[in-house]
Amino acid sequence: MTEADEVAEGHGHGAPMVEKITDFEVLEIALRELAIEKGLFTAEDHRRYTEHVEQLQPAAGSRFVAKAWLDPAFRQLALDDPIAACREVGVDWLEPTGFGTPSDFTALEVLEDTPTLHHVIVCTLCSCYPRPLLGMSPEWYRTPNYRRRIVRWPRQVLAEFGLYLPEDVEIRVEDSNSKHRFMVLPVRPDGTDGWTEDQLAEIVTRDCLIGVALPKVGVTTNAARPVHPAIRPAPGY
Ligand SMILES: [Co+2]
Repeated sequence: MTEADEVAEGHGHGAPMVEKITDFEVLEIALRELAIEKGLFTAEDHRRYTEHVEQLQPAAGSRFVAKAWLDPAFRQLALDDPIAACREVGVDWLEPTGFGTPSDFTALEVLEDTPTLHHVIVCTLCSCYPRPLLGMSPEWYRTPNYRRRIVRWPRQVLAEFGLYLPEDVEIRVEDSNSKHRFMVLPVRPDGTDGWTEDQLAEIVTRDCLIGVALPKVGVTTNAARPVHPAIRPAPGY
């Protein structure tokens, strides 16, 4: 189809009619079709799993933190056996779909912040993320820009998110992988005395659970983070 035809059809600006498929997508389709053919799972299992993952939200992670702030016994459980603690907020890492395909990323660690220690998570290799608790990762989390720079210049990168930490706060960056996932347990902010679990959960945004923001009274959404295209992008991005 020529550009003129596209404009005539209302697409305009020469936008392609079909999105270009990447090498990774080709690989995913090939692997998936092979696995279905070999009977490892069915196409229906795959559909249900995909839909299950797509509807996950950070709400479970927010609830997890609010409970840990309010209940010292739950907080201890969260640190000692986070998988068990997750079940108390309705998240079962071992059976995410209910059709017997256990999740293989079952080593979860909750990173407890203190007034002098701050954690932030990354997956330098790809985009591993505690999805059962937080849902799909934000786009910036998957960018090479974030993955490369947060480990080298954490203080500067956090400042780009609007999080300026004093020099006496140590920053620890934890690198996730296919077997090991992390979630940050931030410090409960001042001004929340007497708050209910619901009120507390509301200020624990996704960004707080990744460690690029701190919970703050009155802030219940993530700051907008446009992803700027690189001027000279690396090949493949
Ligand atoms: Co990864």
